[in-house]
Amino acid sequence: MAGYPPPGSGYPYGAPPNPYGAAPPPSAPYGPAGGKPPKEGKGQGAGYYQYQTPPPLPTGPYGSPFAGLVQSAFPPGTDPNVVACFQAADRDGSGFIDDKELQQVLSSYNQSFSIRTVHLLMYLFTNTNVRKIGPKEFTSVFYSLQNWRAIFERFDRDRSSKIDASELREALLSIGFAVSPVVLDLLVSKFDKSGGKNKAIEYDNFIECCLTVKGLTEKFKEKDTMYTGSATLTYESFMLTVLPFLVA
Ligand SMILES: [Ca+2]
Repeated sequence: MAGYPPPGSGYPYGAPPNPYGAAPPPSAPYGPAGGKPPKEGKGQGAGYYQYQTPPPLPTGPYGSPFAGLVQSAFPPGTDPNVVACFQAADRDGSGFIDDKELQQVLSSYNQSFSIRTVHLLMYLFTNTNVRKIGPKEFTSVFYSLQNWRAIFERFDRDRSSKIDASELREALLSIGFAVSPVVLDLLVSKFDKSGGKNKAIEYDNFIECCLTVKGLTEKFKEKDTMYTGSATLTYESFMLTVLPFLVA
């Protein structure tokens, strides 16, 4: 991930000037503009895309959303604190931690964690929507969060316990993502819990924000094999990429 995009190479994944082109034609069959969810089966038959058949269930590289989790074990040499933390979190002793259990343990170790952030973490560490993790995934989540915590503290330069736009820009750059000012503003306004009043992002939302940028960029990179900053992907692939982040 480091070095992608190369520092100082401009803004391959964002703003200027309309890299993703004009808005879709007003009658595009993606459903009404204005943020309302499109209704199924309302494709108009015009435009450049048309469903011939009902959309298939997600399969293939995205995995089945209901795939079972294989029982995992702690990696060799796992810190006993992590094991103890897992066991304390696994209240029903099932060997798995569900979303509520994870939320509780994360909230006690750090700060408040929204269930949305928890769901996104679980999605990224299992690549499924099962919303259960075993010892192996828990260990990864644990260390990953330690990492995010360190990044948060390092870039919260004014010690406000929030990350503002310029702090976020530097934090994202440090992990290899150069987003444009427009994207940066959008991220801050979307992840600001105060609805835009603070113009800054709190800890759990910062993690969610970074996971979203990282996750989406990595998915995009899979399609952008030449690392040019643009890619061709199908409607189906686009939807399957974006939806898990929208409704984690
Ligand atoms: Ca700050």
